[in-house]
Amino acid sequence: MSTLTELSQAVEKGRAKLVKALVPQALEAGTSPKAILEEGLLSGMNAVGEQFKTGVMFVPQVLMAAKAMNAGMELLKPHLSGESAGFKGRACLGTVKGDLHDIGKNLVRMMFEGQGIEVIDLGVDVAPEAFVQTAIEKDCQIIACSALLTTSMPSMGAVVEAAKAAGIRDKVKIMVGGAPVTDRFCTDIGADAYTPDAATAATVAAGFLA
Ligand code: B12
Repeated sequence: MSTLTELSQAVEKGRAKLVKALVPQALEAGTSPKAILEEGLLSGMNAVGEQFKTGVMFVPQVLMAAKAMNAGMELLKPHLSGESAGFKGRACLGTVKGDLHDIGKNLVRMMFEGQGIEVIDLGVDVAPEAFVQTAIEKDCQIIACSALLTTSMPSMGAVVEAAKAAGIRDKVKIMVGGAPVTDRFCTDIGADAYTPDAATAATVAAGFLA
């Protein structure tokens, strides 16, 4: 079995220790960090998603898998973000209200930091007003919102409205993402950008700050 397949299965089974051993092993063997992320860690998480959907896996197992995935991401972080670029600007980032998923958000943070974007990570279950208040207080040029639940997506629209109400809509770019989010949804709520993955999100964000 290849190391990436083994890694994918280790994430799926929630075996954080094994993940921590396999990531450096794959790096040493010359596997690219991108392949380790996509074909190892994310592939395992996708398998978890499928089994969660069909009722084969339950929340505790998914949490174990998420822990294993996060452990792998921590080790991959210095390799993924590469040489840290010079300071380009500041973003506040969070998972929107009612939503506790943070794996995608954490990936976005890593990629932003690699592009020289300072990130104020507000965590999960973040109220629309908290995004806007932070953007004002910390002088953020970007607000980035993540959502994994169709029920929490409307909160992204509320962030746009809160920015308007606070009079900062023309001063910040609002980016949205997460598995259920689409380009169409981004346009409908009046946000500035949607991207399907974290690497593209960082490129687009850097473009906004250029
Ligand atoms: C892991 C997981 C959990 C874990 C979360 C652990 C954690 N620390 O995050 C736990 C067990 C806690 C959990 C709980 C629940 N979950 Co859940 N979960 C998942 C699962 C399996 C994987 C999500 C994930 O991390 N994917 C990997 C990451 C990397 O992908 P991503 O977040 O999409 O991020 C990428 C891009 O979208 C993008 N991106 C992300 N954010 C942003 C932001 C910006 C600005 C940009 C530009 C881009 C961007 O970049 C990332 C990488 O390239 C998904 C299934 C799936 N296939 O998505 C279900 C899923 C999201 N969960 C689901 C559900 C229903 C729940 C629960 C309601 C279950 C329950 N009955 O309790 C609860 C809700 C809790 C809550 N209030 O949030 C459903 C949602 C259905 C829906 N349509 O709304 C899913 C789709 C499973 C399913 N098929 O039924 N879950």
